[in-house]
Amino acid sequence: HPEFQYLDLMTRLLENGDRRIDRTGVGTLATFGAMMRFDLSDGTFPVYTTKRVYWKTAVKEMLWFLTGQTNIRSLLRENVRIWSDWPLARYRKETGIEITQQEFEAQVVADEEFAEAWGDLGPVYGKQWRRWIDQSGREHDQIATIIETLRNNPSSRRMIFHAWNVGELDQMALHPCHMVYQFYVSGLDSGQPRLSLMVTQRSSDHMLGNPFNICQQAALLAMIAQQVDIPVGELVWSGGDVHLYLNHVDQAKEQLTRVPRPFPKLTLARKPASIDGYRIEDFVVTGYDPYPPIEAPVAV
Ligand code: UFP
Repeated sequence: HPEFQYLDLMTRLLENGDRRIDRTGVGTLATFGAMMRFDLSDGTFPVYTTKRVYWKTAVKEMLWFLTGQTNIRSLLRENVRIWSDWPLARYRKETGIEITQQEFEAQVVADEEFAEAWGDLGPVYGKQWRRWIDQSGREHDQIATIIETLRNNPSSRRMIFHAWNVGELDQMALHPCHMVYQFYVSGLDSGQPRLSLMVTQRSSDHMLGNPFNICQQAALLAMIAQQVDIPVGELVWSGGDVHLYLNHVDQAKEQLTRVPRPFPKLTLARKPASIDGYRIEDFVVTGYDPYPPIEAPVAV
């Protein structure tokens, strides 16, 4: 079962992880350099089954990246709260005001000016993907370029989009983790093309981040494949600093007692006119039968 790639990596972290203090102060067990491959050609949607993964939230985040937006307001309107910690921490630090996460989020949703002042994450993923600004001030829509190249020159070795915009890193709430997306079309010669995606992720929280990242990256691959009329091939995931936070060790051990069940299948309910037309309702996932959720705290 392909989920063992994830679980075996978790075992590797528990047994041989390099123990270190990280930016958040929580501490991790880390390893450097890991690869996982998921064959998605039969419609498999790689949502791990050994705990419930909230794949809709992950896909909603991917749709939000694609809109090019960087404010948590539009995420909160979709009831996605995964990015609130960072603006909230900044708000508390800069104003000294005691506010709960719920109160902060409610104010971002209710008050546009407040959202503009405190809800923006800086030029994170969406900005770089859709509106990377070069030295001359020109905007680059990297997603549009990929789609155009897949249609016109699918054997290109340059089908990449990148979020690591060096000159803007210091303005981002969090540096990009899933950094490089590279596309590849196999089988052009035989007339049976398949579209694959490799994601290079410099930093991966194995308990909380990775389950999310894998299924949202598979969702992106499905959308782009549909847009360019090439069936899906493989998702290849390549991790740099792969780590387990020390306060996730018990949860990891619990998860490792569970035996994976079959992955669900994904179909797209319709074909929107462009990559900008997808909605969460378009993602139809069948056969997801996970073990119960495992709660774990996020390191901010
Ligand atoms: N992280 C992920 N996946 C993501 C994301 C963040 O695993 O999509 F946005 C984790 C990795 C790391 C932390 O634990 O967030 C980022 O911290 P740093 O920038 O110090 O690597």
